[in-house]
Amino acid sequence: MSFSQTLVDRLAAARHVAVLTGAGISAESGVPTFRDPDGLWARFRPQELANVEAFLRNPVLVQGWYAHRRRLAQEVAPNPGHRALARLEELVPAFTLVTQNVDDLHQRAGSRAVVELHGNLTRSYCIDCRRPAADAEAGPAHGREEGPVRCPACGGLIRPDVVWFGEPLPAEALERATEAAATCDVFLSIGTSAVVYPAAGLPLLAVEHGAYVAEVNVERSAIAAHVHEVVLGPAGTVLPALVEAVAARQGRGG
Ligand code: BV8
Ligand code: ZN
Repeated sequence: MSFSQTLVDRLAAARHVAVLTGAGISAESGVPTFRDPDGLWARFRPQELANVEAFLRNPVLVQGWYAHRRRLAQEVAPNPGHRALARLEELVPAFTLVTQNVDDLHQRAGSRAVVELHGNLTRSYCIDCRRPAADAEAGPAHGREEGPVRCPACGGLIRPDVVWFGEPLPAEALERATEAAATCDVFLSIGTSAVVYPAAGLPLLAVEHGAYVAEVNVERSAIAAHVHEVVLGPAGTVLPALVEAVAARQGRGG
């Protein structure tokens, strides 16, 4: 397998393991990534949809795009990569899973303390009164004529509870993620191109603080040169084998 014995030993003995995931961990569930050729944004450019100006200019398009992605996320299932991380959480004393993904698949795979850096598609709210919008209200059905979905209480536009470009990340989530990167023994960066900040800064912070940092990706990411180990392979194959090896190293195989 393409990971080192060092990585297995460090994970098996770790007091605290931190993980950052990106769209790549959900790719094998059938959720398109952002920047791969067939990625979500292949048809759209990020500045077209994932920012508040685009939303205010064309709320029906942006609400429709998120409604489509919400439906997609509900139709797919967690893959062995998601499940391997849920198992790793049980093998180490302290575990922090930080995700850039908004698809809810880590939670559905059984991961407990998931830190959502960029929000979550399953939640929507009114931009004026901030009232949470029930799912049904959240996005226009196909071919809806009467324009954007609005808040039944005040008429404000309903938006997804995700972080758009130019928007600050949820303070509490960013604090927990930064604390984990600064105090963990091992940091895994999985399935992310590591071009979006401040998320991509987390593995670099972990390197600075002396953690052993490895990335799992099908190609080298923007931070590959800065981490201790690059494991090339699909997360759905690499992670189950890695976690199995860690369990065996801890004498809990099987
Ligand atoms: C902020 C939510 C400030 C919505 C998203 C210039 C330089 C540096 C930074 C900036 C800059 N100009 C602007 C910025 C800041 C900007 C940024 O970083 N821009 C980048 C693009 C240059 N960041 C922001 O705007 C952030 N906010 O900085 O606010 C601020 C502070 C205070 C007050 C006001 C403002 C907000 C960023 C969050 C944006 N929201 N998503 C939505 O989902 O629609 S970002 C979006 O990209 C997703 O969250 C996604 O997770 C994230 C990162 O993408 P990846 O997950 O890495 O996915 P990608 O497709 O790129 O890569 C997939 C990887 O998986 C690939 O490497 C592939 O090889 C690999 N892979 C594929 N298959 C597999 C696999 N790996 C393993 N197994 C497989 N099977
Ligand atoms: Zn409202």
